[in-house]
Amino acid sequence: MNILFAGAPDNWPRYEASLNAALTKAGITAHLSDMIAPDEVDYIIYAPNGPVQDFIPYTRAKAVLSLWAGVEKIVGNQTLRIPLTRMVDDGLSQGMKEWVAGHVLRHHLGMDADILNSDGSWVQHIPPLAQERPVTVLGLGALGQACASTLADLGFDVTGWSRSAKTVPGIKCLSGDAGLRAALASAEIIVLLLPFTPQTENILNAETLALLPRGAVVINPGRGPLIDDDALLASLDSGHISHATLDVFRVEPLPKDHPFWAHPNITVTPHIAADTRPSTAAKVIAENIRRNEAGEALLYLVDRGAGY
Ligand code: NDP
Ligand code: OXD
Repeated sequence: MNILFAGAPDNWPRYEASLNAALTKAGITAHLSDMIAPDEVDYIIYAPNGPVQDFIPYTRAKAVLSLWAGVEKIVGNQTLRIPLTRMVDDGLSQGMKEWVAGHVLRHHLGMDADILNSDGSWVQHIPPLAQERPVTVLGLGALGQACASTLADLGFDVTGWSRSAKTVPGIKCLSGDAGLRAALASAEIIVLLLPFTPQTENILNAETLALLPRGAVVINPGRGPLIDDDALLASLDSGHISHATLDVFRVEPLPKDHPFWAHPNITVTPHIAADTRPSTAAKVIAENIRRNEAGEALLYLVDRGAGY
């Protein structure tokens, strides 16, 4: 069996040993390489910043296994006619839980006031307790649920919103249009963990931003196009939104002249909220190949109609 690594070329040295170890552990004998003739490839390990975007020459490939959780750059690819799986793994979830908890706590505790205070002024800002802070997570999938539960474990009053109705212990779960309005109306801090699809584009726009309480904080580790950039800037400038912490953007890297960089109430992080870790992701890839070879259902299959 031949497995092509078609992730970002500079990631090949990071992944090679972990993938070989995980394949061996899963009982799979395979030739794994970043260079295999297309018509000899059985599985394609894919990333959007990798070399393969035309799948037609991969005539015997059985599945494309994405190293990324977000699949908006491949889901509409008309040359792809075999199953596509996305990445769900412990490393990605743990990283996202840490990034989200860190940035929510920064705003909840008002840490900036103390970190930036160097003039000796003794002003005591007593934050509310977490249970008095309503936080909403848009998206209750692998990452949204993990983050919502982490925030609930910290004591926050957490509401989650998703396409289908859900039950998650400790989370007030909402769905549908009415659910979105309610989820926004209470959110002093809102975390976006939706995929980018035609239905979620600009989900935070002038109208929906206005539904958030005055002073709300927006935290976006999902995807840039979930937010209408101009509407966000206008809400920040009017003071309706007090701060936005953004990890993802319509154009990445975020262009140097983009107004987000210089805005005093925007924090930019460079798409680092959660990285796929070779040691954990390799096990997911190997397990999916094992399953497919054994005739079992693939895990984390992308619903190409839904777009995620
Ligand atoms: P999942 O597919 O597991 O979850 C997506 C969630 O969004 C589901 O709850 C889904 O609802 C909900 N959803 C999708 N469309 C809609 C809609 N139209 N209305 C309401 N809810 C909707 O994805 P993950 O949790 O694994 O990842 C989420 C996103 O996080 C990724 O798509 C990616 O963009 C981003 N990401 C960012 C990273 C970073 O470093 N910044 C790292 C990894 C991922 P339902 O449950 O009903 O299907
Ligand atoms: C992903 C990401 O989708 O890194 O995995 O954003």
